Amino acid sequence: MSDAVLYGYFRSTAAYRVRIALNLKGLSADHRFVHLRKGEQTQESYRKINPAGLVPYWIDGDLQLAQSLAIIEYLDETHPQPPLLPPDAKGRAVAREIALVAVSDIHPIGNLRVLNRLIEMGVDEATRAAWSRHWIETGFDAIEARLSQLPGPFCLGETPTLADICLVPQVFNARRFGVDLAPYRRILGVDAAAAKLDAFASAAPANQPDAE
Ligand SMILES: N[C@@H](CCC(=O)N[C@@H](CS)C(=O)NCC(=O)O)C(=O)O
Repeated sequence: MSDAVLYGYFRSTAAYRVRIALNLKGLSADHRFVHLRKGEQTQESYRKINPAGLVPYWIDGDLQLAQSLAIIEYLDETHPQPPLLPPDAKGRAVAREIALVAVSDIHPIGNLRVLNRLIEMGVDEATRAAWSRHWIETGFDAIEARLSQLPGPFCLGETPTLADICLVPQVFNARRFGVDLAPYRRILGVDAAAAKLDAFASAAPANQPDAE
């Protein structure tokens, strides 16, 4: 696995998910950095690698893969220990439900290219930040309601799963945008439990070589 390459960016929540999964599996990769704020993802040199112009991007032998969830599930299938999904079908469905709120409902609406499009449309900074906070809070309301039915400290109990891998980076992003997290006691508990694990702590944006 040490030949595998991960293109990422320290503050990319999607790349952060993959870093956590790699760490939980005890896998290493050659980390290469794409400076999203400087627009390196739009340059031809990167578009030749990933035509979608997004990170993360994973290259492992002849496999080239975009989409953090596809990469994480590939890692889970090729390196089953420790499993990133619960052993039972119901547990797996709930873990995926929580993950998808973060990945599909919250993340795309606040992505850099969406915020850049709002700038082009003349939307001011305060309104853009309010937009991001609104969609994070909407998703977090749904996740918090679900988590209140489940045992902690992680999303589905004693061990982290795909749900935590996707939720923790979104908490980082929520803080960045100034979301008031006080109402989300269970989400905060997941974040605190994750912070105690090296797999999560060493994947955090501040601990990446390209951190600014
Ligand atoms: N659904 C994709 C999302 C990938 C994505 O949007 N990545 C962001 C960083 S978190 C990105 O590369 N943004 C660059 C841009 O918006 O220009 C995944 O989960 O991998």
